Amino acid sequence: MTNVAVIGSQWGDEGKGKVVDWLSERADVVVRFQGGHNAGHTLVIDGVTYKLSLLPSGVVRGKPSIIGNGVVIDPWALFDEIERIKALGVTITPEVLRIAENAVLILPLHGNLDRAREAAAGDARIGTTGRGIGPAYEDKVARRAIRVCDLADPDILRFKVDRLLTHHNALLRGLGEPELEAESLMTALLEMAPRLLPFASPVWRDLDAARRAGRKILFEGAQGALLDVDHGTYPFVTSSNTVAASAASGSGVGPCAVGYVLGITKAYTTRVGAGPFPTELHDDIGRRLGERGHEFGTVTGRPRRCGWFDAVLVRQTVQVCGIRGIALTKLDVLDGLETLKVCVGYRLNGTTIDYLPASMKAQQAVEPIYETLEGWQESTHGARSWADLPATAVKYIRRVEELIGAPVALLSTSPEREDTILVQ
Ligand code: 2SA
Ligand code: MG
Repeated sequence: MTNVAVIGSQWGDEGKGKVVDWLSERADVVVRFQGGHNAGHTLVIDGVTYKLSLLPSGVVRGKPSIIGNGVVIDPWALFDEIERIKALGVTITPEVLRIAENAVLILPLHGNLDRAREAAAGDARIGTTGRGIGPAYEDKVARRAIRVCDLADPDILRFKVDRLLTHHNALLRGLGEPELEAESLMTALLEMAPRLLPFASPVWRDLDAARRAGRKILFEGAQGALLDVDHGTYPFVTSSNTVAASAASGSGVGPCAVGYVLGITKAYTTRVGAGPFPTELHDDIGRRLGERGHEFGTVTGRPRRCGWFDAVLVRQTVQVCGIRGIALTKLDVLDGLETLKVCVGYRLNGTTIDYLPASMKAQQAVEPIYETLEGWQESTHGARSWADLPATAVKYIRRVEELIGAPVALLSTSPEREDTILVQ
């Protein structure tokens, strides 16, 4: 196995956690490189369900794991998560987990701002997870963020806190809200410092050393390519680059080190939060997909919107991310449907197009052009070989491959790790 980047090819929740867990057996290091605790990766190991938000999925199996510089870290949420999985018998030490010293921190003020903005936005809200992700990335790009390494030096920290609050207090004044005290933020951060700093490291060096030693690196993407801040359904996106290239910049390795890009792809489409969704179903079939697929947000519990497989979008993701193969997940959710539809193009202002344009207006206006395929009545749940699949299910998979321009490399047939078919 070469290095592998696992990327969500839709709007997230494609089942990356399970696939990363499956691949982590063959990997030596697992790296998160973007996003934060807005991610929700579910792993089922020996019947125990682990729900991870910020921690790389490798930690559950004791694999050396890294949180890269591209991640935004809420240190309080991080230690809550560490405690939660400790209760399930997994202990996280600095030997297992390294955190980029140059990663940006999410502070309580970021979560407050995220939620206040969403509440004020009414119908224009993005439907964020309310975790402060957007405001933290804004401060990073504006060069006023607090980073992990800043906790080591109270003088630098004070300088940075003052600078940060100059900006945020101006915002709060404008809203008529009480301003924030530098003192109390300093106290909270200095209390956190001895807990967080033992994990801090120049992880780019650790990764370089791992690479030179021939160790295999698994890059674990969060969310999905359609939520990418550049390539996604802007402005209904998250605030990080979720595409495969981000694995390099978000961890500090060169682009060639990223290796094989595996797109995780659900056999239908879901989205949580607001924004365009051309194949969304508001009928019984949509509700059925949601129920059978247990489509609720891992972090927020929000019901996910459901719809038919959109091959146009996944083809776009295959191209933007350089996806070499896909892991197709949740095929069994389609079991028992008479017929299945797959979106093969869009109609826009009387013409046919084969991609999703960038304009917000066009993204709202496109209408899916469907191809209808025959369904199957047999259960594909837990299938462990290609031969276990009904012929019509194989036909569906073949058509998906053809339309998106990438082969199925893995087929996941249940949340259990063993229910995975490797396609040679
Ligand atoms: P944010 O909080 O600023 O990143 O939200 C911006 C948009 O990104 C979407 N987003 C997600 N979509 C799917 N899954 C995500 N993670 C959790 C999960 C979500 C949950 O795995 O289930 O529990 O609700 C995730 N994180 C961010 C979000 O819905 C906005 O559309
Ligand atoms: Mg998820």
